Amino acid sequence: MSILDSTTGEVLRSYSVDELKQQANLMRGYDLAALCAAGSGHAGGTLSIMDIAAALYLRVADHDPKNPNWEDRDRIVWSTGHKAPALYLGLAFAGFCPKEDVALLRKLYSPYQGHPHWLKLPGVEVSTGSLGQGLSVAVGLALAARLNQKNHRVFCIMGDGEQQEGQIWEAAMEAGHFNLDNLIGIVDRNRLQIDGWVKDVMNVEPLEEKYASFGWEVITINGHNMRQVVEALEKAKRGCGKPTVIIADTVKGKGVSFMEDIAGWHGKVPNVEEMNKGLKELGLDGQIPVEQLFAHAKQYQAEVDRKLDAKMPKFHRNYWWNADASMKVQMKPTRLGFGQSLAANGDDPRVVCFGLDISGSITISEFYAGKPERKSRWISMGIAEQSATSAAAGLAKEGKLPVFGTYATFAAARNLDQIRTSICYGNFNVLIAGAHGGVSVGPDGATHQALEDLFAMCGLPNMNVVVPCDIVETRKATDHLLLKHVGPKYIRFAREATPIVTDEKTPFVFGKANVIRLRRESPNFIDAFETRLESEYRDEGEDLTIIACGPMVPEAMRAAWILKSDFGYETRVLNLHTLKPLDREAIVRAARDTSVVLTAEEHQIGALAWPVASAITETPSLYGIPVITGAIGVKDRFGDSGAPWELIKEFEVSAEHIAAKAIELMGVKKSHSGEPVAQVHLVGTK
Ligand SMILES: Cc1ncc(C[n+]2csc(CCOP(=O)(O)OP(=O)(O)O)c2C)c(N)n1
Repeated sequence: MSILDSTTGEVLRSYSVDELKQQANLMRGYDLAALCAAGSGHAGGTLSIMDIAAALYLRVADHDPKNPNWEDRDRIVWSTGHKAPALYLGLAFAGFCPKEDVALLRKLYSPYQGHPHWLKLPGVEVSTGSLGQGLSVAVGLALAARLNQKNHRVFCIMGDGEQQEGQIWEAAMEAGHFNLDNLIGIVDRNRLQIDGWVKDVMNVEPLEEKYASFGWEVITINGHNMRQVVEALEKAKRGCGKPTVIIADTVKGKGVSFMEDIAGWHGKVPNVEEMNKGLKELGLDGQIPVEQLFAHAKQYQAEVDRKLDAKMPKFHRNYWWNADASMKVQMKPTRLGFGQSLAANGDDPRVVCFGLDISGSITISEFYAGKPERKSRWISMGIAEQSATSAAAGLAKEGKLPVFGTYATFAAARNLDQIRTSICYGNFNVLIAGAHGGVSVGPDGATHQALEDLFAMCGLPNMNVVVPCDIVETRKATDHLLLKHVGPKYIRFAREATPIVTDEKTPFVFGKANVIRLRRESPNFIDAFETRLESEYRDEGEDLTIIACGPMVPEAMRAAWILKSDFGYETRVLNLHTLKPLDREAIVRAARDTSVVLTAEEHQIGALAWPVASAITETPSLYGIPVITGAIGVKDRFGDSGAPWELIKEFEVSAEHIAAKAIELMGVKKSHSGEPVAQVHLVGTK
């Protein structure tokens, strides 16, 4: 069976092994084109899983493209969410969605998110992206099938690096314990993960013996031999009284010679030239409608651009970054500052850095880059955030200075209880780096955009939290936290290149805010502002205050420019880089001096806004003094795929949105004092 009409049971299409080989090859071609059109994504793993995807979606799984929610369908869970394009191609080739739509991969508002989201695309069973969770969801689906006395099967696709997550083994134990013979695990054993070979990063072998010892039936196959793939899947589907795992030996980047077995192609996509070369090697020259796919992507993008432009507040000039001949900024990712600090300070023998299989991207690998003598203090823990967190506490207990980091969602949320109990409760000296904070992470989408991490980190007793505003401040903050601050500490930084607005001379004192004031327009944005420690600053009678942290500080500065240039308002920008401990005096002084306080955070509203609000409302000297407050940030929604700066606009965390909100607050202030109220000009600048 396979693709069928759920109302009649009629099989609509069944593929022979030879036809499946052909379809898998075509799917690889579409994959290269979709990844090239997206400009980001995962080439290596999508190519290694494609034969299995073709066999599952086109022959083995029972499903109905016209009725994606048919209750008797087989369920396919992609625990390995970064291989989403292979899932989308499986659906497209089975007829769930148009093939050319995969060209919309990773674009804003697209159903084809960087990681799959079941609420956006019919046929996607489960939203994934945080590794190691899918098998547990599959256990739940299999248990539900049993409770409902249904005969359908649940397939769960995983990676071999992913086997390092402890949760996989909890789920494996459950499946064995409950004899879930309606559950079929598939491991794409391509032997590579991000940081290198799985055996070197954190060995997971022998996988066969491990699953067998948990009570699973084990089948090992060549994952590129279509006959073996089909036979294994069909055998597993028949069931044998216990769960079955198919361990498929595959090649990462399969089919494209220059991608095969190369770790660097994990999270990389081909450019046009490489795509063409790949298509030729696959024997698909002229067989993929590349021009049509690219045109489809371009047309879709034009509509996205139009929608985004419509929602941007407009002013007399275009104040966007580097749009003007003056006020030019240089941009670099804040994450580089973290790596610079580890490189500079890593000779301290107490410093020990943990690798969590994302080391280059978050720059923690700078600790040992070109310094082989530090390698003994570099400990690769694999994709195992929870255990690594508690292990860091163990090292700290013995006097080491452990540092670990990964994307902030996995560094501060997945392991929250371990941070709470192992690190904070014991008050251990561990530095945690939450990389890729905010929506500006971009096309990877919601699962990879940390928007709640600061709530958790600021809510933990003993924890200290710093959110630096640019690459330079990130380096200074890391220097301080690593060697000077003793105790649990969390630093949050971003992925995208953001404006550099501080330099070596700019003060950075942990726990103390800086005041930033616009003095004049200048050829360089950074020179237009003066920055002082807030405790050394005297009130200049500004109209309002904007309090920001992280890369929202440059946005707040740009808002100050808009407010001065378009409306004549003077703004006190407070860079509140340390969220915990909070500089309450700076906040209270700003509230008293300006009586308008607007916060700006690239986070769900509240990590910055609520502590600021509480500092104001709980200060007796402000009782009875009217303070008008507002908050810019993400409004209780998950992120989305899209280009970083598109998301800044879509989630309304740009300088333009800050300025528009400031005008609104200034309207309230003026109405209290009887002055005429300014409006945001909707005069359309380009
Ligand atoms: C919980 C979690 N930690 C880290 C990541 C980042 N990440 C994405 S893919 C990947 C490597 C996966 O390796 P593997 O399972 O072997 O997949 P493959 O090599 O087949 O692509 C990592 C660490 C993640 N998505 N989720």
